[in-house]
Amino acid sequence: MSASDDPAGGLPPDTKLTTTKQRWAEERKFITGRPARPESERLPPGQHLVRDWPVLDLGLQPEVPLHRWMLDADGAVETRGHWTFETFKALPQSTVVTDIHCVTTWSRYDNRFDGVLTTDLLDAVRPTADARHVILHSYDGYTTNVTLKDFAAADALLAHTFDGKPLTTAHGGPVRLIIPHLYLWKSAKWVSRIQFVGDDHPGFWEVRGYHNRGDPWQEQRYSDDGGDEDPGI
Ligand SMILES: Nc1nc2c(c(=O)[nH]1)N[C@H]1C(S)=C(S)[C@@H](COP(=O)(O)O)O[C@H]1N2
Ligand SMILES: [Mo]
Repeated sequence: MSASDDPAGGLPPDTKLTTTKQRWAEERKFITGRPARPESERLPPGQHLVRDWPVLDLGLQPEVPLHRWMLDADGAVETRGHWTFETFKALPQSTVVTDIHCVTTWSRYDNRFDGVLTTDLLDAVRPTADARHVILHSYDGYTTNVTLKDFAAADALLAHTFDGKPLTTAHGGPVRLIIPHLYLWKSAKWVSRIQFVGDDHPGFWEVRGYHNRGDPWQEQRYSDDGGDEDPGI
């Protein structure tokens, strides 16, 4: 399978938010140019704290009933993964409490997610030596790319529960990715397929002016923000 024949199908049409965010990338809006603050500081440069949890998407929130939900993991792996919600819940389960940072400048502290750690999923599929990048595909047609190293972060998980309750559709339920150390656009909502590849394939926002890696501490908002692009690879 290629990145293009995703079972989720095509993308929804552009919304005002999608167009605005594309323009922000062109204008380099929100860039402070400030160096990352000391380790002791919790809020990355240019971010502000919110208490509610904003919803950002492409203007379409796919309703995937639990009995029809499926997740695939394929590509450069020893064993392909295919899970129903029931078999996914039979994988090892973990809880992560973490801060999240959106490139539109809001951050939210102490979010509690339950789900499957990406390291436990990796144990199940065992990426081959060729696997360098991971492409996330979603039920709304969204894609995003991360390095295998970023995907495999110790606190990254495929979450089905937030604050003790099933993750809502608006926030990506039944299951979304959470990669706490990268801007939240890397955390695919409504994830349908996890594809392991050798060569990188920039996703929806990455081809629309957003940084390929998206480290909030290096303020990697837009394509040309530099910093450490591909750590450890
Ligand atoms: N499938 C999918 N995942 C997605 C998106 C999307 O449009 N579709 N938007 C991304 C962006 S830009 C952000 S900021 C976060 C928002 O997550 P939230 O709505 O739960 O805050 O989801 C990310 N994951
Ligand atoms: Mo975003």
